[in-house]
Amino acid sequence: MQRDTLVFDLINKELERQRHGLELIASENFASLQVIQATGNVMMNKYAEGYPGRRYYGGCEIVDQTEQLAIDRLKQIFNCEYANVQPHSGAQANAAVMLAVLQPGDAILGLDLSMGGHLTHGSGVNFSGKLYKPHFYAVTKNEGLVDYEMLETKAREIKPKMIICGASAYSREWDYARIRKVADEIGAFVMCDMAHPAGLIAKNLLASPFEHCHFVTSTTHKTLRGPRGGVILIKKDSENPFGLKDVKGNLRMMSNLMDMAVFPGTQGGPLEHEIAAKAIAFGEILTDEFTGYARQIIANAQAMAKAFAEKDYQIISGGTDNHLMLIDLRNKNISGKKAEAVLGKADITINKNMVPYDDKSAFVTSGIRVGVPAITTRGMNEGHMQFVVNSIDKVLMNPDDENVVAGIKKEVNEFMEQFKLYPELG
Ligand code: DSN
Repeated sequence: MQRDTLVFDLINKELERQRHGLELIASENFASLQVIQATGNVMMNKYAEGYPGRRYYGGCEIVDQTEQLAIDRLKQIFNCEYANVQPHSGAQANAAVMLAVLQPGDAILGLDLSMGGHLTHGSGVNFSGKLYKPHFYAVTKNEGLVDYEMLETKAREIKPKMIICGASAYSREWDYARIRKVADEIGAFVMCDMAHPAGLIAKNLLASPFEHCHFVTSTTHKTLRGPRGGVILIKKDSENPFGLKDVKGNLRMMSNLMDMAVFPGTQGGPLEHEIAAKAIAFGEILTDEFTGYARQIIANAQAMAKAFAEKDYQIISGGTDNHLMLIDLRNKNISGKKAEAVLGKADITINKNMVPYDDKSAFVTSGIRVGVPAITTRGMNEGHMQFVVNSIDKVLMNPDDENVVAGIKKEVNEFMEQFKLYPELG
């Protein structure tokens, strides 16, 4: 077969883009070369519907071992009794949890998308808002912190079957115990989607959701720095507080219900090559090196937030406890959309983001979301954050001056030279 140079040239261009740019999208990261290499391996050819030791296909002896390794390592990282490593994404993981324990039409309560929540937490354009009856809590207008009183009031009024915590654009700690307390009062499950801060939770740098949430889901490619994918975790497998049964009416352990909800409930054959890459990434997370990485993420985010604040940027909630921050640009007279576009011209990648109580649409937005996991992987420390913030500031203060923007692009490209990315790839 002739090599498809058209596609491989594009892959190489993407490598160069990643090398030369400042990657500040909070949900992105640079997986290690061994993780990337494992995503393109011959296990991709294998069908393995089912789970290790109980498959619907022959020839699964080897993929059983990589999948079991991924499960065991993930359980070790988070000290959990149950892990499912098959979800193809975080959205698939959330879909499986909901399928496992909800009935169509059941009420759910999550953080509003426009307040930092996620599509799969009940948005009307997503399965979660179409199959279930979504209700939302917000963040407070003044502080930008989760409004737990609103959450509790709505929970008592609506009596949802599930309360969802976790977010895509929220920079502060969660009070999982408080959410569980009201959930117990009304007989609801609690699901935490820890996709964003999972790598920090893995190293005990943020509060753990596991004691208080019946289910915890995550992606594997954000702060966990693995391949693209999802996972589901349960701290105590025996916990089946509402006597849930399977389709045949048998009382089931939560792990059984969850396994069935992933396959055959929402997915077919697992992506065993991705699962092999997950196993490698989980092995990396178990090292002391990753502990240092996670600590550096928090140090960098705090240094960055301080540098932004010194330039009078309005950070929602006034700062960050994790790897990201949400910035309201209204006092800078530039929309999130324009900021994203003009920063892109300077090879600085961020995403426009609605801020709480935004007066602009999701396509325009008043804010941007900025995160440090990827630049921390590149090797940056607190001392480098001033350059990053200065570069962003110069662009946003001169968005229509092509010379300024081009000058910053040149500076960014030169700056990034010192942080080698995949040098083995030539
Ligand atoms: N799209 C992801 C993010 O950027 O946060 C969430 O799934």
